[in-house]
Amino acid sequence: MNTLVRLLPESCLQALTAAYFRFSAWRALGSRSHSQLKTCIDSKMKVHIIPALQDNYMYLLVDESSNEAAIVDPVNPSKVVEIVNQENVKLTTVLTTHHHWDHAGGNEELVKLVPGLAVYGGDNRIGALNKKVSHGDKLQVGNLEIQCLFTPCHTSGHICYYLPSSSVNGQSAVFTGDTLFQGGCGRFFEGTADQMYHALINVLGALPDDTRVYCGHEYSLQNLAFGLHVEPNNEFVSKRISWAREQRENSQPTVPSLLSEEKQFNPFMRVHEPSVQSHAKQTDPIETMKSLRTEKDSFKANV
Ligand code: GBP
Ligand code: ZN
Repeated sequence: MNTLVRLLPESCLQALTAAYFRFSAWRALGSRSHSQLKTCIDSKMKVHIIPALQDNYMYLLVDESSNEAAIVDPVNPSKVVEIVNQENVKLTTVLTTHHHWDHAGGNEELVKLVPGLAVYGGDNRIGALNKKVSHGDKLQVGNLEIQCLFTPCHTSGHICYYLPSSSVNGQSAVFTGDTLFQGGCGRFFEGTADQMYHALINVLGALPDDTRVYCGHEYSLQNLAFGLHVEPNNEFVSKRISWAREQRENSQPTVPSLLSEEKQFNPFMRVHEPSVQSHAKQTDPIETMKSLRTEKDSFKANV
């Protein structure tokens, strides 16, 4: 099987991978939503956490002063429109983290439902893209200022969106797509350990510790199970598992986490720690990142 996979051309492999992920999500369609809706309120911004597909999250950000709104990764456009109408806000902006269909696959339909939307993203493969961005670009949604952070690796055009505390007049926030998950990170589909190290340690890791992290999937329990396997004596991991279990039993999202918490329980943000390096049998943080990702790729979490 492995030999067969190696013999297939890259484009064919990508099509097979996409088909596999689509099939998994399709199997989950028809079942009820994976989490309940939740809203995080800061003095200038509201974030509506909206479950989609089997384990994706879409996020509706509302600028309280102007009632203008942006949606992150609107894979389910009719659900987005329903919540926009219910909240009585003016949707002007789509923030796309990456081109994978479970994030960008609703863009074309959403621009038909809401004409005139500005569609941001960092990759030409993103549907309906009309505002291509790169690292350091800034955009406005009402009075909210949003900064684009280029974090290639999961895909080569991945962008995270950051709102500094000055923008939200409270705790800063970052929308990390499939780069940083709670307790984990995205697979390295189009990049290297070196790039993920840069993304997690130098770019996202440099944001303020109290930044709220809103990631693209509800994977916390699977990720934390791997975290405990890497660091069996890390109490931050075991405590977070108990908390996340309770949340999930009540169909509550585990997002957001804080960046300070990720630094305590996410093995991929802890590649400088002796405990993590010794598990990976490495002494270099980038080699540790590489080895953790390879192990996680085939890790079966019992959750
Ligand atoms: C889990 O952990 O629960 N179901 C499993 C993992 C992001 S989605 C499924 C999985 O591999 N998910 C991807 C990932 O990066 N997971 C991190 C991890 O396993 O640690 N996707 O939908 C995925 O990016 C996709 C779409 C992939 C199109 C390839 C294409 Br082409
Ligand atoms: Zn993805």
